[in-house]
Amino acid sequence: MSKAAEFIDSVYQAVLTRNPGEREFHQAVHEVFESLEPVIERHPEYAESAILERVCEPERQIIFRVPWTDDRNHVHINRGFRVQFNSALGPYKGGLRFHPSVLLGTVKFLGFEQIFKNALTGLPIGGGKGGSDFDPKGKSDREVMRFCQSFMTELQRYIGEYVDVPAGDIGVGAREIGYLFGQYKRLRNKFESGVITGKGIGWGGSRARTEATGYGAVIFAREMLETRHAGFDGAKVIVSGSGNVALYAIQKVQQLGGTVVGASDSQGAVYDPDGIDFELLREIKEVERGRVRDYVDRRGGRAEYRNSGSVWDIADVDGIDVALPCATQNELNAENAETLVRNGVRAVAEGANMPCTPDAVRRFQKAGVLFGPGKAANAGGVATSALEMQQNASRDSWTFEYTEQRLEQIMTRLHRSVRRTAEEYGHPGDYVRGANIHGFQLVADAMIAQGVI
Ligand code: NDP
Ligand code: 2IT
Repeated sequence: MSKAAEFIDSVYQAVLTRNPGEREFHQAVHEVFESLEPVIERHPEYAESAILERVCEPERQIIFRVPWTDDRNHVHINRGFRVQFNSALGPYKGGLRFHPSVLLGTVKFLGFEQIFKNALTGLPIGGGKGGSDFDPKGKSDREVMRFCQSFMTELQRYIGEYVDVPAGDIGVGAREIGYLFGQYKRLRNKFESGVITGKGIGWGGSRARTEATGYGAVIFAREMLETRHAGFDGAKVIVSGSGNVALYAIQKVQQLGGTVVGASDSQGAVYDPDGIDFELLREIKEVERGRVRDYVDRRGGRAEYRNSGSVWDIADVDGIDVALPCATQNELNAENAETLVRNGVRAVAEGANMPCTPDAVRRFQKAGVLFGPGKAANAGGVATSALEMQQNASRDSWTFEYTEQRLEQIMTRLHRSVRRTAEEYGHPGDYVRGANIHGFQLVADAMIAQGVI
């Protein structure tokens, strides 16, 4: 082992010891550290200033009780989190996740990823993440409202336009952002638009923010494919999930001439050989809060519901060109990767955060599949959140076309800079190394400039 590798391993061992049981956080740190040996060799100042140790230690971690009352007047207690990970490049920025699986380690993994993702956008945003083990599924709008109000009653102490700017993630969409913003406004007695992003268009939200993550992931995949003179026209695509990211990835693929033959939720998958009907799926998921099973019932034709196996098994039916995992972490394992490789997948872009297991990533890379890691491929969402902050700060409201054009420019530049870094470090086409190294260096240089804090 080189000296740099030994040093990185010793920092990683300390991360394991200091953060016991936080498996996903360990995984996220390990994945970034795996890329850093040549960086530490070239830049001994990063080791001298303890950048690795500091970047793994959140600047602040807030855990709080969230009491709320359901429609039958029963009292419930959930746990709220906000991890303010790194503010070297700007105010903490990152979403809130409401899902029963949320633990401190989940929020830390997401916050850690967010630091480098946000750096890669080239916009002035630091990294943070938050959430709760609250499950919005099956709750009435009023229950969700009371929960959000209670959550914000505590969170408001720690956030602000120049401090920390939350947004949505799994289980947090337009409805939740509305209730959260309303309570913040009431408690602070000021209309501070830039305190949260993903707002409604009529009250400070940005056009194209809803679409941005899914669109951005497809733009990133398009750029990767273009390096091999391929594209989405006529391509067969499978998307996992059917939430915000998945839906707008589907729409963008279709705009570029591809056919999405599969999508899913946590209960099952739909195979639709004629191509998913985007408007129908959007209506069912976004408006009615239904399931993909409802889509199959309403769509008729050749659409099939599959509630066993994985959405990725659809590749076995009639091949695949592009896979877009857009549901959740570790949802695509080595076996799924094998299925995709066997059926001819050419590119994989992570719309979700860390959806592919480390073994799956290795399988894709070994097979020469273009692989875009989440911190690069799904950065379009948070980038457009930063554009929302710009509009709020200047009290302006841009058109959809202009905002989408900015997103397009950010994603193509991001793709280029990640690719260039991979080449510079002797691994052409390795977007994992490119994203980790480039994102890390942007943050590390700012941390050094700002002193030991
Ligand atoms: P949504 O809540 O809108 O949708 C989540 C989708 O993933 C649903 O279809 C959900 O199914 C499925 N899902 C969630 N958890 C699981 C699970 N444990 N197993 C299987 N399926 C699951 O969230 P988003 O679309 O916003 O987020 C999806 C991913 O994208 C997450 O990884 C998020 O961190 C990431 N992301 C989101 C951004 C954004 O702007 N929203 C930006 C960048 C990344 P079901 O309804 O059955 O639970
Ligand atoms: O993972 C992510 O980048 C998000 N959930 C979006 C964060 C944001 O602040 O828009």
